Amino acid sequence: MQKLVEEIQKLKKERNAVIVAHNYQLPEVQDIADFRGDSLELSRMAAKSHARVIVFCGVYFMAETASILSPDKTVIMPDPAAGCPLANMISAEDLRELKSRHPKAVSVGYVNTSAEVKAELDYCCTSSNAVKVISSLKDAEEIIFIPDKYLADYASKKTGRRLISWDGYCPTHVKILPEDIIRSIRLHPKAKVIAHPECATEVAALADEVLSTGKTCEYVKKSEAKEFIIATEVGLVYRLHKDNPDKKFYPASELAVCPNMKRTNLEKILWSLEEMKTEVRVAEEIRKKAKKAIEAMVAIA
Ligand code: CIZ
Repeated sequence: MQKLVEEIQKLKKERNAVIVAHNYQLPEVQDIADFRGDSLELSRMAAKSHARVIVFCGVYFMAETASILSPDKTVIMPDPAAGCPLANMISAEDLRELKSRHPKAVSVGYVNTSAEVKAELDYCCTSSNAVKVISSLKDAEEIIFIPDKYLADYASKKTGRRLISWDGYCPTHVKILPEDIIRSIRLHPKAKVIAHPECATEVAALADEVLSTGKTCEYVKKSEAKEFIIATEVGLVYRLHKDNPDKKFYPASELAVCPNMKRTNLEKILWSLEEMKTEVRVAEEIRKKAKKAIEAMVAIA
C-alpha cells in the first residue's frame, strides 16, 4: 500500500491536483486526501485551492457541485459509477411538474440532487443549514422541499412550517432502526446519541442531537462527553476516531454502509490521475442556474 500512496502523491504533484474525500469514504481514501468534509465544504475548499485538478472521492452529485463552483478547474472522479440513490429519486422533469402544481411555492432542494435539478431550484441547502434556509422564507406562501422526506420532516418540525415534500430517502440511512438506537443506549448508557437528519423520523426522535457530518465533527470536538453513538453511514466513525483519539464512538448499525461511497479506492485514485479520468463537467447553462441556487443558500447560511 505504501508504494501506491507514494505513486499517488508523486502524480498528484505533477498534475497540480488536490484530492478531496467525503466523510463517508474508506479510511485509506480519507488518509490520502488533502481535505475531508461534507460535500459543500469540499467543493468550497477545492475552489479556493491553487490546484488545477480536483480528484473528487465521493458520489456523482458531489463532483458536479465541485464543477459548478470551479468551472476553470478539471474535476475528475476515480469511479463515476458512484451515484447517489437519493439524488436519483427526483429528476428535473419531476421537479418542474411539482412546481407547476404549486406555482406560488418557493423551491428548496437538498444538496443531494443532480445539477439539472439544482438548476430548477430557488434555494439549495445542506443538512446543516436546511432549518436556517426554511426559517428565512418568512414571506413564502408555500415551500417545496425535495428530495429527502426525512430531512423535510425534521426541518418542518424545527421551523413549524408545512413543507411540500418528495418521497425520497437515503437507502443507507433507513437501515438504521429505532431498535438499533435502543440497544446501543442499553450497551453504552453514558454515550450521547447523534443521528443524521437523513435517518427515519423515529430514529431522529431518539437522538440527543440531529446533525450533519460536518456539525457532528464540530460537536464531538467541543463536547465534554467521552462516548458517542453515531447514527449515520459508518465511514464517519473513522474520521471521528482519528480526530478525537481520547473519545469512543459506536456506530448505531454496522449495516449503514453506502456501497457507492465505498466504490472509490487507492488503485482507482491512481488510475484517475494517470489517465485524467473520468472528468465531470456541468454544461454552462445548467451550471449558471445551479450556482444561483447555491449562492442563494450561502447568502442566508
Ligand atoms: O452534504 C453532504 O456531504 C451530505 C450528503 C451529508 C453530510 O451531512 O455530510
